[in-house]
Amino acid sequence: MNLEQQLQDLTKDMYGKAIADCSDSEIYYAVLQLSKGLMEATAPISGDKKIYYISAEFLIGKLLSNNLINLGVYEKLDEILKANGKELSKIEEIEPEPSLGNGGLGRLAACFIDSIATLGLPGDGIGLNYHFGLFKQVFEDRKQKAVKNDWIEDKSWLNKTDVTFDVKFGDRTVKSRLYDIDVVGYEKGINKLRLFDIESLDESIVGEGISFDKEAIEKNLTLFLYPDDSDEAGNLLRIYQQYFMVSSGAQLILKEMKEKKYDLRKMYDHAVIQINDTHPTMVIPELIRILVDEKAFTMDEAIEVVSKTCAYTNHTILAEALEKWPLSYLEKVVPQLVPIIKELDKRVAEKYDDPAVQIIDKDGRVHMAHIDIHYGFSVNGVAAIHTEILKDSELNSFYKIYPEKFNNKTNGITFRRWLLSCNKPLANFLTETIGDGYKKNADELEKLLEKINDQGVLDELMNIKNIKKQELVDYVKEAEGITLNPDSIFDIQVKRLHEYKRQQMNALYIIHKYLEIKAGKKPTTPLTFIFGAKAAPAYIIAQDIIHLLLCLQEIVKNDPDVSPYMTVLMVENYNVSYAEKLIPACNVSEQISLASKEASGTGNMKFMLNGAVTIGTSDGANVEIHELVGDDNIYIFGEKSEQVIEHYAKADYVSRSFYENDPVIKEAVDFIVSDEVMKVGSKENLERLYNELLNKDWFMTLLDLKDYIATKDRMFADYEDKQKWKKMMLTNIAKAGFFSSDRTIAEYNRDIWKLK
Ligand code: 26V
Repeated sequence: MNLEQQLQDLTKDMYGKAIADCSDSEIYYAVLQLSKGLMEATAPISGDKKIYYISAEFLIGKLLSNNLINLGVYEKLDEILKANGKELSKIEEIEPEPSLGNGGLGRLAACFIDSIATLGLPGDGIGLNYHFGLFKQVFEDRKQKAVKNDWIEDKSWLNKTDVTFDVKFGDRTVKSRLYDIDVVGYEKGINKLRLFDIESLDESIVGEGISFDKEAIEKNLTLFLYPDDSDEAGNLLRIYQQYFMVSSGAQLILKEMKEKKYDLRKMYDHAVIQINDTHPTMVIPELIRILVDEKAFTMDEAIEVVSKTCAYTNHTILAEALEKWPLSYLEKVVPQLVPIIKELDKRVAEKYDDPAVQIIDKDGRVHMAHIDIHYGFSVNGVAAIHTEILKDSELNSFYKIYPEKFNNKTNGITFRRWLLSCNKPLANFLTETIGDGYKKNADELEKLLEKINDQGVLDELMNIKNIKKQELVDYVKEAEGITLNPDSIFDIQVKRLHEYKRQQMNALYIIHKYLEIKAGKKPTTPLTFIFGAKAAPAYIIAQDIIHLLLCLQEIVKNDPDVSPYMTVLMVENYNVSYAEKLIPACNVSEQISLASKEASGTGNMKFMLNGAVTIGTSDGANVEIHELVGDDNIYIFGEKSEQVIEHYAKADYVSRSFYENDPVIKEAVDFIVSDEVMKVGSKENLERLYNELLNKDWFMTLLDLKDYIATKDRMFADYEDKQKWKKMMLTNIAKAGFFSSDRTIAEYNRDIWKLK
């Protein structure tokens, strides 16, 4: 039956109406139903060996557009709806966005399951079905407030299954239930995202904001992603969540092994478990426990089989982000794992003296990453420089023991979402210009380089950028009530709020520009600075930085001397859907983390692919972007990672001396606590941030500020040379093919998973 007929039948069935008479919302649910039917009719991807990508986060975003593209029916459906007076892009807006991730790590997992299916590899994601996900951000009094994001509806992409498991904790046993979301590869078969939920959850226990009783485990377990871990109850809840995920996941994997009659002693021939950061680490002792207690393995045998099945990806070198659970917490929540963990620790201690590689440290804390490295067969970083830093410093003691386990897998992004779906004019133009081979083989984007002197192509790239800027302007007007100037330079920094990502450095540049404009030095082209970022609720300085940005937004808006030349906008509740609108509209991509601290970054890749030019430090994947596009097509500034690491080692960075010795820096920092800002802001927040910058500045903002200002000024000046800018845009798009997550996944498969 043809697609139009199917949709007509659905709207008749569901609402007793023809397509043309339905509301956008009714059409959305009908198209959802239609897509689910198409996916059900698509063959599952199968094979003798399967990858299980286990992760506490899958930041999947809205699924409609992507699924339609991957099913190969987007254009057809677009036409059908148009013929009935409907706009598919409006209908996509109806879908609530799940917020099952914090940021990069979760979004990466979502890109990966898309690419795994697209490459036709059998592989499922395993995670948790958080009902309210990560919090939704609202601004009140220029401060972030967290509220719940209620995303699950009666009709959704989630399919309830009849698979349930018992999960035993030290003090209770609960039931998990499996929900599936189909993951359709680009013109390929179907894998699944398997999300576990607790049967006894009680949404009604959520009170003001995102507050709830952290000890009511049966009722709260899958309410939120990473609840506040600033106190003991929050930390215990995280351990409950993690074990709930891995125990359910391990039972599911063993169930599938049994159904296929695979020999458990050869588990590694049929399954690879990729552990996404340390959150799922307990899957290692849990599997060992099951094999020994229930499957008659000896401890030696169980350890060997599990070690050959599990591989670990590290996503950060920030010490505070590397999980270390007190043994006493594990004793309370998962006492059954403690003897296994102690055994794993004992075996390490017998072999190695180095305190840096022990699993349980002298304070009785269990280093989760150390379990992964000793008892997994692969350890990978997520960008070349990140893996080198792991090998040379952070994990050097391990690298000396297991050099063969270490490997790099530079991150990637799925081009289906970050080009075909979010920037259709660009995708269509690329197809016209270089053919559509790039959709399956991203390296073909390089063909665009042949057009570097083709004026028509250069002009059209800029034209498409301007179309996407205008679309953003319209959206922002509606969503935030703010008017942006489409003829200004759109300079965008969107990512989680963290001091190492240095949104505060961007804020200091804005202050510097503001003061320059006040003094009569006006930019040739007006400037629009856009931010989007959520801050962890317990991360005080991050809240202060958001407050400063919102104060600057207000001051600039209300200053008639400055507002014609400059706008500051911090968008509310930055999420995947907002990213899909911001990224195609960007001219200047801000990637300004302190060198050595951003493991990879993936926003940097999305911006590049959409024709933005990067200003960035030599950090994470910026280094690889730089190598690909060359010095002339990127703006690199700041201290290199070697120097930064040395500053930490010698403890010789003193922010106050930068402040005292440079009037430009001093003027910008002082402005934070000036009367002008105090008038619109809160003294407590602003003074705390000011003091932090002056007395601590752990992520060395002032170290790079001068170079940042000079580089950004040079970049804005270059924007005036439109021809030069267009060529930079073209080069960035042409060189982005390397950052397709299809390439990343092909490498995971070649080096780690070896599926076929
Ligand atoms: C976690 C935490 C948790 C506790 C408090 C502070 C803190 C700070 C950072 C993190 C990061 C969690 C891991 C993560 O999201 N890493 C990101 O992974 C991306 C995908 O590999 C990568 O592109 C980003 O550079 C990296 O930050």
